[in-house]
Amino acid sequence: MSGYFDHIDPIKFEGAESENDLAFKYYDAKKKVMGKTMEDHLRVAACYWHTFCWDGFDVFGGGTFNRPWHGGQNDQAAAEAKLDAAFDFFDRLGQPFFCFHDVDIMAAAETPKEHVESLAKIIDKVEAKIEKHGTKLLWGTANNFSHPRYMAGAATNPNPDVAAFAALQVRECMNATHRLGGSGYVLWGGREGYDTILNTNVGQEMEQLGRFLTMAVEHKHKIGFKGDIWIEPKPHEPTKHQYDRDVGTVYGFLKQYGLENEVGVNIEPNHATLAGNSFEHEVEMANAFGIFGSIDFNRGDPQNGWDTDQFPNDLRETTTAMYYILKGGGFKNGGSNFDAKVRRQSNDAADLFHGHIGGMDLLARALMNAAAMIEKDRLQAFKDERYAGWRSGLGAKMLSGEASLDEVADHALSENTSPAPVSGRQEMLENYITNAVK
Ligand code: XLS
Ligand code: NI
Ligand code: NI
Repeated sequence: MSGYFDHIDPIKFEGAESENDLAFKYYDAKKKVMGKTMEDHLRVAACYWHTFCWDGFDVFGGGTFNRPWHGGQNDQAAAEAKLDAAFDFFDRLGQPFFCFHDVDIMAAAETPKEHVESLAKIIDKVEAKIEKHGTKLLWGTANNFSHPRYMAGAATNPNPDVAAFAALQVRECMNATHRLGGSGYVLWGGREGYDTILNTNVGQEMEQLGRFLTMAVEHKHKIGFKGDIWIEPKPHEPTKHQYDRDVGTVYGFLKQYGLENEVGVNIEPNHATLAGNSFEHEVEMANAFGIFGSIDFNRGDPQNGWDTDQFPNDLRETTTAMYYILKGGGFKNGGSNFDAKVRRQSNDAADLFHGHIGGMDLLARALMNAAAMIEKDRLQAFKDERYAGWRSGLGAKMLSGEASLDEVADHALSENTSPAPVSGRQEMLENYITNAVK
């Protein structure tokens, strides 16, 4: 539906002094940071679901946004109107990527046959849009959690016919992602968990999920999709317990099914905090396990206990996380998807731009801060010094597996060592971050 964004001029970089609310102050796509453009470092994506599908409803009331492409039936005409509006928005914002769920972009479908037909119909149009406008697909995913058929899970459903429907959605959506040139495929297990242990066979459900994921990986190789598959951890919501609760849990799960070299993670800050973790903890765990993939940038609310999916605005947190992202080698196939939504009262077209502009400026600042931290890497220098003992002598022997418990224990005894506690210097290190946040 062209017209909705007509009053918004393309968003330009105007610099920190600009007073234009609809301009970038820091996100300067072609600016080089550590030898690479901001655009290539950050690989920013807008998400279809919050930005174009959600109409502002909440559990207490209906939609508030009145977007012209909502309102009627969710049919092919509506899907095409939404697609026009989405690419019009992308043209004006100028971010290089977008992400979608199958059901976000297509006309509503009930049966498996309808699903396949409806998705195929819109994918032709999406392909043409990508070619014409140049906004690329970062990742695709199948929505295997909204339809009532998935109320007891998709892969983990007690009924294998439901898992088969989910498999159909994953196959079709992965094929579409491949065809559209996406660089990732995400599986967020919205209802792959349980509400009460009393009706749930936990061991069997995890086995089902492991098999399902293995089939998805096999399919990726079968069709020659060269992108990555990522699981998106989340501890709960909508179900009480989810099997993919955080990065550490996902890694254990991947190991259990021999998929740790096949599947990575898409980390979302609001999910990290719901799990009682910090965002940077999740990034660093993924780096440590070698499964870092992509980020769904957003933020939670410190007082609310749910996934508020707000646009991120905490520069300290984002700088810290960006430091660890860069230290881990940065994004390869992944990127910075804004899995974030404007508030229900932010019902103008302009609000969608304010949310994304704020997020992109924040990432740009975090990137520059993190790059400056790395240039003179005092955190790294401190850690190198702190762990120096493990690089030679006894420490190196322990790490390499050369030493037995007897040998190490006898070393302590024979040397009669009495190591002095050394300061962890937390305040000093926190000052480094405070001073790096610009
Ligand atoms: C929900 C998730 C979801 C995934 C994609 O909490 O963040 O939006 O990113 O299914
Ligand atoms: Ni997400
Ligand atoms: Ni989320």
